[in-house]
Amino acid sequence: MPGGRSLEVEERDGVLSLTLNRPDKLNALNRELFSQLMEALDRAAGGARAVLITGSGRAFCVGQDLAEVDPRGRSEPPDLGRTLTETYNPLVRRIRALPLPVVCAVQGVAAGAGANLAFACDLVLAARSARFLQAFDRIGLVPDSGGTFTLPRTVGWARAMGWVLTGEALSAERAEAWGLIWKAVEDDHLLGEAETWAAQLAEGPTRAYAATKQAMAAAAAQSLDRQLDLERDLQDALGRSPDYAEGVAAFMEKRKPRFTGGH
Ligand code: LHQ
Repeated sequence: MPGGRSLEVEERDGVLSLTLNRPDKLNALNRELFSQLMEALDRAAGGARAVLITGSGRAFCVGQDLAEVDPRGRSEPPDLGRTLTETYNPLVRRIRALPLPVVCAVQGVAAGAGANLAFACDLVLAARSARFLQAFDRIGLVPDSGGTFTLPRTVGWARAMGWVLTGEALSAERAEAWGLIWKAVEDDHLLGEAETWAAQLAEGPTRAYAATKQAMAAAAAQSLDRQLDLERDLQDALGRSPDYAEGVAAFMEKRKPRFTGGH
């Protein structure tokens, strides 16, 4: 597995755990961290059945490493469009398209693209003391990493605009109340609870989770009619899967299912 200084990678019992590991820079995203993240996620679909993303130290992630895109002392301004094309956009697409559930455990600050990266994950837990900041306005930028897509759809126009325009910090409890995260948990329980969920998902019907992600993502862009057709097609395929056979058998036999995620 890829490893290294900026990203800790560990795979155990079907869970691929990725820990952003630049605590002295509050896990700011630089090129090295991006390439390690992409490489790890590319390999995830090969064997893991769930992914857990967290950060080390006192922050989850503060978004872009601004030292890498500092306009001072350059003859040309930094090419932020290229940065998005080569790093953030592929990362968000990769997480959303990954046919595995992605759990995210947020501790401390999640700022800028760090916050929106968390919101791109499938099951987001945050420590009660965590806080979310959009932060883009502070440096004259637009919310990226899918923020302008996710926020108005998730929390509504008024809250989305209020949040990004005021630059207010959002507590974990408020993020939960707004539906941005699944759950705020006691600080001491964050990692343990996230690991428990990831382990449970890794034992679940992996193909059904992949289809669920696909259907949920498609719903943002299509009519009920087309969505009903998609659900039919996905259900048709899943009805032929070993996990469906096992799930129904386990129900009938009043026992716990043993899902394999197989085809
Ligand atoms: C940092 C950073 C950081 C580098 C703290 N970079 N070092 C996409 C494409 C291209 C370009 C631009 O952006 C994007 C998307 C984005 O993500 S834009 C948003 C970028 N993020 C921010 O603007 C947040 C900047 N950080 C902060 O405002 C503060 O650090 C917060 C409020 C998050 C935390 O404040 P404190 O708890 O007071 O910590 P600190 O500021 O003292 O930071 C600790 C260290 O981390 C410090 O380093 P140093 O060597 O001085 O101890 C900071 O420089 C470093 N750091 N954020 N984004």
